[in-house]
Amino acid sequence: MQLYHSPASPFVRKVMVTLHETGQLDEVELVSTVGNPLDTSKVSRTENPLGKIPTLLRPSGPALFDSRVICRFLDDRAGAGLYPEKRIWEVLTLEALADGIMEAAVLMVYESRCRPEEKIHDFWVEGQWAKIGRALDALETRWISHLAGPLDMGQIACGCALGYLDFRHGDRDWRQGRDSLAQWAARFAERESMQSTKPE
Ligand SMILES: N[C@@H](CCC(=O)N[C@@H](CS)C(=O)NCC(=O)O)C(=O)O
Repeated sequence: MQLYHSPASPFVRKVMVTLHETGQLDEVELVSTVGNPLDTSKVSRTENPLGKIPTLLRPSGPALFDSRVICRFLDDRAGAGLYPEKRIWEVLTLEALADGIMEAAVLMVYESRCRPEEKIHDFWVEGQWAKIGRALDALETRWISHLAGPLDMGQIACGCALGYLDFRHGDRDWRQGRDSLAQWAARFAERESMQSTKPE
């Protein structure tokens, strides 16, 4: 299999951590690229018309995207149990919450990277950050016991989302007033799968 990859993308990181955690790292060749909404030509548009990463090419069968589909496919392929049937709706909702943090955080980056300075919309950027703040508060107050449980895809997505906040928005101090989540993130970041996929 081949994976369109960038070490900076939190969505790609979800896939990489899943590959580590499910013992499939050696089965995927990484194709280095960048996710750029202004130039999606770096990803084969025949394989993924959206031109986004991650995109996974398989020897047989159509390409897979987005990260939620790829991670579920890899989990199924390895029989790894990252989507336990008994907690499936919780796991999927937690993954969606973490993906929402990533989406908002990536949009904030695009706003400053893809627009001329005079067109950057600060109110919109702060709207994205407010969305992230509410999601972090939900993780701190409603999801912390789930995060402390056995490894699942929701946790992996959260670890990658929080890692991306440190990587791109470290100056905003997301840990402030969220001690339990900060402690969980520190512990989770020690995993080999997280250590070897730090964004750069
Ligand atoms: N929902 C998608 C989001 C993927 C995504 O937005 N990736 C970014 C890189 S972090 C990208 O490819 N951006 C290029 C674009 O928006 O065209 C997923 O979970 O895979």
